[in-house]
Amino acid sequence: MIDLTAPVGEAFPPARARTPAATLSSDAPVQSLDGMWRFRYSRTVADAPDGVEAPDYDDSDWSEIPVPSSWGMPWHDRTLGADHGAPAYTNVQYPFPVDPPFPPDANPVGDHRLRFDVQELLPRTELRFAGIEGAATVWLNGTLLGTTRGSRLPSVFDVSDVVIAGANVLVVRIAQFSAASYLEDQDMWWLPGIIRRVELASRPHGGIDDVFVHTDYDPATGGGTLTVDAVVHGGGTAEIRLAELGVVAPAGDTLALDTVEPWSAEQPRLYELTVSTPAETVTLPIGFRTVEIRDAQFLVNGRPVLLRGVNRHEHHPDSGRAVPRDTVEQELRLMKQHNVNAIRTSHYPPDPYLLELADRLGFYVIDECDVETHGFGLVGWRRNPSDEPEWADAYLDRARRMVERDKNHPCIVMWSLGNEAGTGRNLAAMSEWIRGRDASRPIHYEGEQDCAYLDVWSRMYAPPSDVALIATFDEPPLDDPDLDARRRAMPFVLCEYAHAMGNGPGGLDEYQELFESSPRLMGGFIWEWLEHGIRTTDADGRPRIGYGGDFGEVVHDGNFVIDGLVSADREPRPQLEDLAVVFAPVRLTIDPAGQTLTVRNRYDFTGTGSLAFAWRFEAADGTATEGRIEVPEVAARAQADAPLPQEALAASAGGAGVLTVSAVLAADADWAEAGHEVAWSQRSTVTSASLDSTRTAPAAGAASMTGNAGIATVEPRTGALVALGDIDVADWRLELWRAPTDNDRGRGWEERDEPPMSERWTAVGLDRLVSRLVSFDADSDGVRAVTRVSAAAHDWGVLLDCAWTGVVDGVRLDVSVMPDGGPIAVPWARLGLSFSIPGEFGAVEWFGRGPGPGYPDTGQSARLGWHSATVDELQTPHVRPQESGARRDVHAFRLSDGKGRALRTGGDPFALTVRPWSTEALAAATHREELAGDGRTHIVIDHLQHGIGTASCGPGVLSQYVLWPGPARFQLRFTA
Ligand code: IPT
Repeated sequence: MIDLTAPVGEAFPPARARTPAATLSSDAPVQSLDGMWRFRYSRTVADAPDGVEAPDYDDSDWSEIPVPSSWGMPWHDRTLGADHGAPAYTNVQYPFPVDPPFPPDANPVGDHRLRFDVQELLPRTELRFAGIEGAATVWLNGTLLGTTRGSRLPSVFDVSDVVIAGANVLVVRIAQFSAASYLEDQDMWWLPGIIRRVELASRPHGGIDDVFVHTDYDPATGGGTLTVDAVVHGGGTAEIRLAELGVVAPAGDTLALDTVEPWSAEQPRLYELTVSTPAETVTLPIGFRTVEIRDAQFLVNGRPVLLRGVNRHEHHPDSGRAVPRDTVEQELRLMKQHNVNAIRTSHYPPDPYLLELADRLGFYVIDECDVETHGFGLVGWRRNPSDEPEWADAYLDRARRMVERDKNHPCIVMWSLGNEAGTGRNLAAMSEWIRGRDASRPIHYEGEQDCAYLDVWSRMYAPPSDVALIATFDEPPLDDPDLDARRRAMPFVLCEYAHAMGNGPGGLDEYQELFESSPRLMGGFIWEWLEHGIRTTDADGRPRIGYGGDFGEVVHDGNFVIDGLVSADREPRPQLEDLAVVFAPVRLTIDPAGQTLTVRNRYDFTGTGSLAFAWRFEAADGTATEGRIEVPEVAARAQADAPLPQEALAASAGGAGVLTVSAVLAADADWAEAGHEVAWSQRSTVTSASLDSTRTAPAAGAASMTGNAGIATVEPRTGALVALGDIDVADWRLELWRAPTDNDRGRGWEERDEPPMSERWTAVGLDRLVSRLVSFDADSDGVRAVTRVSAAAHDWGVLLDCAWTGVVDGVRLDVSVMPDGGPIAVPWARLGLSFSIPGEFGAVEWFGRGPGPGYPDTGQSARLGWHSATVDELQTPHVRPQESGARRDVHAFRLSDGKGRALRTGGDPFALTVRPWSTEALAAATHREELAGDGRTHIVIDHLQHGIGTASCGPGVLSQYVLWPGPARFQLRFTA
């Protein structure tokens, strides 16, 4: 077996190694070797068979595997009926002893074999692997070609003297772990395999082995420059051609072009460049743009741009790290549709296809190197490879392979050295090498806060209060005055913030307001785009989406891998819809009098000419009228007012209702169709009274000692509501708890000395409240029940005073809540009333915010109006069940059984949660698929709620959204 303690790959002989070069699209023949390969999984290196490299080795009893894919995915076991091992998830911790450079003996091996035919032998042939996760040893026709390291980087071998016309046999043995695994400790599944395309490429004599395109754009003159360096095999020169601009010139010349259209994420203008020699022509899309740092600002084409970014990993619920091209296209379109303009390729160079698309659709990309040694942090950073000389080559090798592969993409605006690798001279050396090779892009890395060898200052999960200091250059100084001065001249980026795990993140607006307040702030990248769920089955064979710990891992980090704006199937989570509103590049506001629309253009380069504006008025009864608004073009970063049209004013004057204005695409774009909404805003004149069909006049003789008030029946011995008309009601109680969200289970970064909120809640018993009847009175006005709600072993409590008054169509409930007894220094999760009614009541209509959910610090995408949904549709299908799905600002709702019976509720606006299971069942479930309806419809009406925050990784709930215990009063009305 080949030595697995080497951190860099090797070619045998060294001359077989191909110098790292750009991925180029060429007219020279290429043969894809993707498809079904023979495959054998061995649990350990010791179990792996001998002799597999021999062309005549008998692999007839092996299974098969699609290439590219990750071999441990349950999809393979299910579909191919073979045991190929299992995925394993860890965040920071290594899944093997920290014993560098040794991999563990329990080191799975995947043997891959492919027989393929070569029609015609061409003079020079390369075998290219775009990505092999793990440490591979490669043989062609029995000849050892070499080994690979660097899982998300290309490995290329010259096979001219080994490939034969006719049948060839390619063998790739991958050991999951090697020394290189110490450099690949990203927070994600450990998933070895041939994860990207494999091809055989002919390299003509006199062909083009590499191209480096240098462009820039001068906003002052509108001109640009172009220099194309070409490496021609065997020497000689190449010719470049840019037909659109009439350019034909020898490569190597610097050309000044008087007029070019610049490339930006907003207007991704590409030109087609060809580079030719008599033997070969390569074609590349190129863009003219300049990235620079000046006056502590990050400038593209001379202007400070705001990055509205996401961190993107490569993951697919069936094929693992290999993501099909149509999925990548789908996700980038989704990003554009949700106003995302930047991608950090966390935490490794992506499949090159992503960069092609990002050039075309328009994204600013931070290309990040495949380096993370986070697990050394758990052992005090002792022997961290980032600072150990024996790892220097490996670091440089990775930097070089990334830059050479990706250097021609206009979308890449920064190079990132990696993630969470501590600090040290090997990182500094990477930076120096990159600077020498490509001075046109700044260098990013978050792990080195002195920024000694970096160009921008980057942090992750900094709370808004820290960002506010940085915005105004008021950050605490570094000890070294020189370094401090250097850093103070840098722009600032949040390479990760707002942890989109489960229900949340809360508090996006507060970050965005800061980003827009200071040109020093470059914006940031949400953590993260995608949940890494895996389609699998439970112990009983039932389908489910799995996470860490579901695959028998010895150590794992649970559902921390499920933290995205979209599910693993790329289904948007509510937080993506919210983000679209927070990131909207155009802000609309209607003045308080409802006469004027203000358009604030937040694009950095683009006027509003590509947008159309519209209005819609929805009256309190649900009827609507709509029309267009004429808005003169508003320049980039400018603002203007436009009067609302007479029809809109007339409609709004007709009675209570909601006026919505919106900006939509006027024409089809590459990423959305005409009519796609980019921004909206509302003005409402609806009050609960304007919706209330229940009159408040007392109904004569409505109450009695049996506890009837109007349609309400209250149990005299407990004070609990037990019926509304003929609808039976159960589980009536005061609710102060919620099924903990992932953020509730996190320890906020500013509250590190406190246990997580979910634990503080259970410590004071919010999850197990009991009730004692204090008093029950009934007279001709109604029924009044006072109960004291508290928890075993505690002396704190709450007096709940419910006064029920019969009214003509139903019953009015006046609620008063008063803390009683020993204080608790723990926020409440909510202040609400909950109850259940029969499960047939499954259709909900409401006036309030929707269609999506919202909490005090989320739900930016939920708009006021009438909405309807089934109870099932109201559930957010989080992989790990948790509190979710509340609709905010509800003024009235109706729950009907489809057979003419309905419960109607109104009153002071509240948050409404309706679900087919109880809060306890929700809290107890570990996977979505465990939840099943219990035959009841469970309703929680919240007068107040605690915020969501982003404490699963980052700051907790911001102070303005914390629900501290206190007295409250509110009113509800029920009609049945
Ligand atoms: C940060 C990591 O960079 C990222 O990979 C991911 O783990 C994220 O956190 C949380 O999901 S590192 C952490 C110490 C903040």
